[in-house]
Parts: sequence; C-alpha cells; structure tokens
Amino acid sequence: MQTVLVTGARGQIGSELIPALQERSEVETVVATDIEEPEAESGPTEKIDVRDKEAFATALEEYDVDTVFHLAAILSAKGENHPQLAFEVNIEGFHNVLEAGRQHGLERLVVPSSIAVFGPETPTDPGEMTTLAPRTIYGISKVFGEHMGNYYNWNFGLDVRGVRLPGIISHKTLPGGGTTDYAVEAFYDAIENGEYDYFVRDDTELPMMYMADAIDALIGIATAPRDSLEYPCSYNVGALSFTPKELTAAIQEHRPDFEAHYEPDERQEIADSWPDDIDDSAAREDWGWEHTYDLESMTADMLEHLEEKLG
Ligand code: NAD
Ligand code: AKB
Repeated sequence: MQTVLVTGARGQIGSELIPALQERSEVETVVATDIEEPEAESGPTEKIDVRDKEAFATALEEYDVDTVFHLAAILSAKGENHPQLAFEVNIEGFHNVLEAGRQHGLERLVVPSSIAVFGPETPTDPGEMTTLAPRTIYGISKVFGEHMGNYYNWNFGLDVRGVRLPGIISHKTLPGGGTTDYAVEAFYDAIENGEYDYFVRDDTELPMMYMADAIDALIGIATAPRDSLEYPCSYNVGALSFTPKELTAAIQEHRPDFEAHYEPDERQEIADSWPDDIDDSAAREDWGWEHTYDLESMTADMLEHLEEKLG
C-alpha cells in the first residue's frame, strides 16, 4: 500500500479515509478521485467518473497505483429514486474498476459492501453465508460486488477485499442519500433546530457504526494477511444497533430540550428489509476486528464536534 487511489473521495467515508491513509507510514501517495473535483488537503486529485473506464485506467497507469479503495457509489435511497444511475455507477462502474485493475496488475482492491445485501428473508442475526435477497438496486449491486470480487480473485488473482458496513455516523461530511442518514441528520438538527423529524418509525432498529471504527474496519481488512480471510469480500463488521427512540434519548442526555417527531416515508420499507443486528464473530476471529465506540461515547463525540462546527 504505497500508492493508493480512492474513488468517491468527496463522500462521507472518502473525506475521512484519505487523511487516515495519508498518516500511514507505508503510504507515499494518495490520489483522490471523484466525479466532482476532489478537495484533498494534500496529494494529487483527479476528476474521474468511474463509468469512464479509460479515464480510470489512465490514472492507474499515470500514478502507478498499487491499491484502490473504491468508494464511488449511489446509496440505497438515492438508488431507488434513480435505479438506472445506480446500475451504471455501482455495477458497470465497479466492473470498469475490476477490469482496469486486472489489466494494470493492481495489487489490492478494497470495496465496501453493506448491510444492504440482506433482505426480509435473511434470518435474524445473520453471518456471512446466509440468504442474500436484497429488495433495492443498491443491495443487488453490493451482492454483485461481493461475488465479482471473489470471481476476479479466483480467476485473475486480483486481491479484492471488503466488509459489509452498517450505517455510518460522522460529523465531517454529510451522508449522500442512504436509508440510515437519519442517524446523522438527527445530530445536526438537534444543534441547529432543537428538533428532528425522523423518516422512520421510532422502533426501527438498525446496525450502525461511528466513522472512526469504519475507517479502522476498512484499513483492517486492507492490511490483513490474505490467507487469514475466509470471506475476503463479505465480512460483517458490527459495532452498535439502536432505534431512533434510543438515539433521541442519548442526545437528550446532552440536550434535554431536543424533540423528536416521526414521519415514516418510503425509506421505512428499505429499513424494514435490513436486519436489526449482524453476527460479526468471523471478522473478530479471522483478522482481529474490534470496534471502540458505543452509543454514549459516539453521541458525546458527535455533539462536541458538531457544536464546534455549527456554532
Ligand atoms: P457518499 O454518497 O457519501 O459518497 C459517494 C461519492 O461517490 C460522492 O462523493 C460522489 O460524488 C461519488 N460518485 C458518485 N458517482 C460517481 C461516479 N460515477 N464516478 C465517481 N464518483 C462518483 O458514499 P459513502 O457513504 O462515502 O460510501 C462509500 C462506500 O461505502 C460506498 O460503496 C457505500 O456503498 C459504502 N457504504 C457506506 C455506508 C454509509 O453509511 N456511509 C454504509 C455501508 C456501505
Ligand atoms: C444506506 O443507508 O444506503 C447506507 C448503507 C447502510 O449502505 N448507509
């Protein structure tokens, strides 16, 4: 991991993964790329649409990239509003990344999967090898990504890896159109307006994770010894699960006047199709995954940073 290229650099995760990669001693260069001009504080930037295979392949050659973190995607809620776009970016775009990576002789390709691979038929507390029957184009694209990652490894020796991330909560960059966005928006609205209208019911429990843990998970899977990985593209990584009612109570510990309202919309159906919790024991045993933040410590850290940011 000397020369790393990140797609989707401007997004919620990319904007925090890039500085974390730049701090690592083995990393010399991080090339930040996105469909919009990236704003990397240091290091090269390129405006690249992953649907343009030639442009992506040229960047791999130009910088002699050895590792790609492929983060460019259309998330679940936006994907249901724009299914053709989600197909082009998440499925065709990822195929471009795989093919260009294979032709370039890329050493490693890290691509996050998601709890969106699960569906209503998935058993409770699922492990890695379970029923994957997603109802969203986003979830379907993530199942495709996991299988294609394994296929490129078996057939072409490309080292593809990934973890199934839950909903990510962070204070630097707003999320980009997912179903779990309410768990970030509630913090912003608690500070800016003193109230928040959740777009899901108060008892909707979903797996979630604080950004610092998500960065650890992505770097953890990227640097794990390959022969320790039984499910290279599909590891569940859990941290916490909570309902909007529990999140509201956690915020009220710091801001007692915070009020929550519940107006479920079409995203409720997506949330209901995902499990409340996941079994991540394989990641903990195989490559030492562990999380740091629980609901209380995450809430305190989020509010502290957002109070500073929003005034
Ligand atoms: P995001 O929506 O915040 O960012 C995605 C980025 O991709 C944006 O900067 C966007 O401009 C860029 N992009 C969109 N179309 C593009 C294209 N055609 N070419 C190049 N760039 C394009 O997403 P994120 O939350 O940072 O997610 C990163 C990855 O992590 C995705 O694969 C996502 O599925 C996965 N993931 C995220 C979460 C989460 O809660 N954030 C949870 C599970 C998995
Ligand atoms: C979304 O809600 O789409 C994402 C995810 C869980 O993949 N946050």
